[in-house]
Amino acid sequence: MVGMDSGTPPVLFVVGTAGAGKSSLVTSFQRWSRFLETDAIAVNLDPGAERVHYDAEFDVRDLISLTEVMGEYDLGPNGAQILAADLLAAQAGDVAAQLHALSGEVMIVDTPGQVELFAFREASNHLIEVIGREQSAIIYLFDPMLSRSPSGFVSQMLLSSIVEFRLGLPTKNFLSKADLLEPDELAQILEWSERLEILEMALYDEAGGQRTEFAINQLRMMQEFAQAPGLTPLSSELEEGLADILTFAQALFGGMSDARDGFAADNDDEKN
Ligand SMILES: Nc1nc2c(ncn2[C@@H]2O[C@H](COP(=O)(O)OP(=O)(O)O)[C@@H](O)[C@H]2O)c(=O)[nH]1
Ligand SMILES: [Mg+2]
Repeated sequence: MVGMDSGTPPVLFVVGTAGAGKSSLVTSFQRWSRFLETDAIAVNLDPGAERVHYDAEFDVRDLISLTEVMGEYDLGPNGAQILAADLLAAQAGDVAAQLHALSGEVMIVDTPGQVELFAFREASNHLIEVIGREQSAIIYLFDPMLSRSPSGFVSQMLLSSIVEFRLGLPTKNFLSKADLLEPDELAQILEWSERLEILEMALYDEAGGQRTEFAINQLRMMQEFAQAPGLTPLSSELEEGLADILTFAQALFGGMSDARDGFAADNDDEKN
């Protein structure tokens, strides 16, 4: 177990824009963890999920049904999502108690499809508070298609920083569905993530001086405060980059010694 006094394992919230691959990551991470005999607890906090492909040990849909909220309050899907987030916050104590009763080495949490439902509702901050802020972190997923243009890439850097700022949790950025990118596209995006001056030139070509100056200045400032800089490629499809998620949690929260040995060994195998 991890060395937190509460005994609750690290809680990793998977966040990203709609379709970024959040639910797929939880599925893939659970499958992969099982294979390594590590106990990962999968949690679904998306009341709007039609179906999930992982075994959710806690599923918000057992508490709140989006269809019922729509019917009961005469709301469309968007309004119902917002209300559902607030209804969930009202039961946050209950949710936290149920989550704390689960045992495992790491908890991975699927969040609502639209990023703002998690990042910009006050409900989420409350939920994070009761679950335990000190052992929580964010896995932020970049959409691969949006990342191919400098402006799309920069927009996601900024959005990730805003989410990090908003929720006040350590955040690590991952490039989701990396298997969909051509090798040269992937290399380009990773270079942008490592070298701000290269990104600046690319953005200048695409967006012109004024927009570039604005965005790069924002980024430069925000990156000074980033706890986990860089961008790590990830593929739920190919089960790549999953060990880096665990390494991130390990670096933040320590512990997981037994599991870690397994992961480290597995990681080496992949590289050989
Ligand atoms: N090729 C590929 N497709 C993926 C990967 N992860 C997710 N997808 C696809 O991307 C779409 C959106 O994924 P989903 O997990 O539902 O996104 P969410 O809205 O962020 O939960 C689905 O069609 C997935 O099959 C991946 O690693 N590789
Ligand atoms: Mg989803």
